[in-house]
Formats: sequence, structure tokens, C-alpha cells
Amino acid sequence: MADEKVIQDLKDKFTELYGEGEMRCFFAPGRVNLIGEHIDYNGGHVFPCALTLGTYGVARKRADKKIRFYSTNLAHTGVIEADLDDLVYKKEDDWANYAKGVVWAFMENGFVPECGFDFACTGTIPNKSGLSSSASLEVLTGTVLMGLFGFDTDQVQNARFSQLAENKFVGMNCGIMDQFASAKGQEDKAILLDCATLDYTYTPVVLGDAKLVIVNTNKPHELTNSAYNDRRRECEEALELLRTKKDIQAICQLSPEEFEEIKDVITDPVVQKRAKHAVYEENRCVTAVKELNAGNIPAFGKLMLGSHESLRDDFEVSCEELDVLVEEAWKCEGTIGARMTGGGFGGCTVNIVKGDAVDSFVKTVGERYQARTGLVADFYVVSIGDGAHEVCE
Ligand code: GAF
Repeated sequence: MADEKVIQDLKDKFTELYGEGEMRCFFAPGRVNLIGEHIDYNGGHVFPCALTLGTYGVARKRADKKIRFYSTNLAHTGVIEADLDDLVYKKEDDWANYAKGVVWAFMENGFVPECGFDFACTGTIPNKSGLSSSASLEVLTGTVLMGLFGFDTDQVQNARFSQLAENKFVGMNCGIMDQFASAKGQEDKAILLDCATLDYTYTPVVLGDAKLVIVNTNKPHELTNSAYNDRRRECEEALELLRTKKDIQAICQLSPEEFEEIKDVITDPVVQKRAKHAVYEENRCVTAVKELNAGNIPAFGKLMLGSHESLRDDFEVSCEELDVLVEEAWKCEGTIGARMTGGGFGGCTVNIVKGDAVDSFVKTVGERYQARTGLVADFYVVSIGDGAHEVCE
């Protein structure tokens, strides 16, 4: 259900900034990944879903080649201006580089807007939570472009262009999971996405009386920091070595058994651990989806724990705050699943909690987390929503 007040406020702001006239409104969601972490760029399967939280954008074509960007969440940056004929990364353009990058990526692929446009957006995703506010801004921008200019393309391409923008324009070497989930999500379903082929299927997330609870560490973090790009490099190094033993295109093509047989070709123990995570996480993700389809939620939850441990010990992208949240979650009666989600180094955990235990989960985990880390966590009982779309009147 569209958040009517948020949209009305945004439209009012748009009019205040750019004047009266026709305007169109679009939405692109954030995402939470249920399992299959750090394997989108290793040719694996991921299992994210779109949230009902996300970014709304209002836009209108202009008569010239200017693009004007404004965000109510980052109002201190004011209106940021760009020109269709000169789309380059500028540090001072801050968050607007993500949106500019998508316009650039569409143009690189032959989708050239005939004129500029005015754009204002507002996000309901908690800032820096690791729930993909930047991917939602990218996918939103692509959706605006498709809506305003009627480009003959689709949301899968939008996800690709959005990833391209982030990789080549912003300089963050992310995989495609976040953009794909934002572009192609479906209400009450998670997407099993094969990142090697972009084949995908939807799986209803039927949790019985249990709820999906996201917990924000509120630890300040930057995904663009070098650690993410380092992990990608280590995985590339591992793949190169594994390929001397087996004809594969991606690490996730190896079964755990095949990996165990040839793993010693990777002599650096750190690099070997990275590859081990990818191989076993792929296996966990595919198994978890089967369990969910069979209605075996506790088995799904157990695999979430395995995922967390592997991200903590082998991939080393967790942090004390995430570990504390997961540890305390598992101590609560009523917890069926708990793990870190997303890129890591901060951000959120995703939990499956029995409906009648949610209140005590929030209280107990919140108190213990604060006592152990000094930080206050935020809790969101979330719903799974649709992917990017125009918001009709
Ligand atoms: C971040 C990236 F953007 C995704 O592509 C993915 O790699 C994720 O981290 C880890 O699974 O969100």
C-alpha cells in the first residue's frame, strides 16, 4: 500500500522547488536478503525479497538538457544540477551520483532521453542500514527514465544498468542482487536468482505464524569502503587458481565435494576460506529454498545460522555488533532463524521469529545488545512488497 502522506509531502516539495505542473510518481523498494550472501558476484544463487520500505520519486520532463535532483532525506545538499551532455562523477554531487550514474548507464546502452527532467525523492529506508537505499535510488531512477521517456526496455535491464552505474560510475564493485530485488520483487515472495544466468523464480515466503524481523545495528558503516572490493578480488584470485584444476566459470559452480578435492590449489589460507564460503553458501541457499518450499521453516532457520557463521569465520564480513545481535537472537525462545544480511561490516540482521514471541524478542535482544555494545538497535517487523513501479493516483 502506497504511503499516501509521504507521497503528498513529496509532491508538495516538488511543486515548491520546481513549480506547478504535471508530475509523475514512482517507487523502488529496498531489499532484505534471506540467504545466499556474497555469492552474487561468484555466480551463485541468492534469495532476496523487496521490502515495502523504499524510495519514492516524483519527476517531470524539462524543455532543456538539465537534470535537477533533490532528496528530502539529504536536504542539506540542496538541489543538485547536472546536464545530459556532461554526465560525469562529481564528488560534490554526493548521493545524486547514483542517479546520474543510471542516466549515464541508460545512455551508454542507447537509451538517450530527448530532454532533461526535474526529480525529487524521499526514502523510507533507514539511512545506512544496509537495506539497499542506494540500489533503490538507482532502480527508481531507471524506472523514472522508462516512465518519462517510454524506453523499450524492462526491469531486468534496469537492474543491469543500475548495477553498471554503481560499478562504473560510482566505483562500488557490487553484484546484481540488490538492484535485481528492487526491480523485480513481488509481494510476499522472495526471488531465487541465479546470478550466473539471471534466471529467476519466485517463492512464496510462508512462515506460518512467524514474522520477518530486521534488526539494525545502527553501527555507522560505509559499504563503499575497500573491504567489499577486497573480497571480490580475493574471490577472483581463488577462481583463477581453481580453474587450473576444473573447467568452471564461477566458484559457485563447484559442489562442496568438488571443492574439497581441489581446494589445496589455493595455498593462501585466507583466499581458500573465501572460496569455501562461496561454495558452501551456494549449497545452503539452494537447500534452504527447498526447505522453505517444503514448509520446513526450522530447517531454513538452521541454514541461516550456518550462513552467518560462514560469513563471520570464513568470509569475515561480520562485525561484533552483528555477531552480538545474532547470538542474542538465538538465545530467545521463539527465534527460528537469525543471521546478518547484506554486505556486512554493520547494517542489519534478518530474523524469523514466532509471532507471539516478537515483543519479548525486541525487548530482550534490544536490552542485551545495548548492554554489550553501548548501541541502541532498531527493530522492524517487515512486509515483503512489490518491485519498482509507477505509483498511480
Ligand atoms: C551488497 C552488494 F551490493 C550485493 O551485490 C551483494 O554482494 C551483497 O552485498 C552481499 O551478498 O549488498
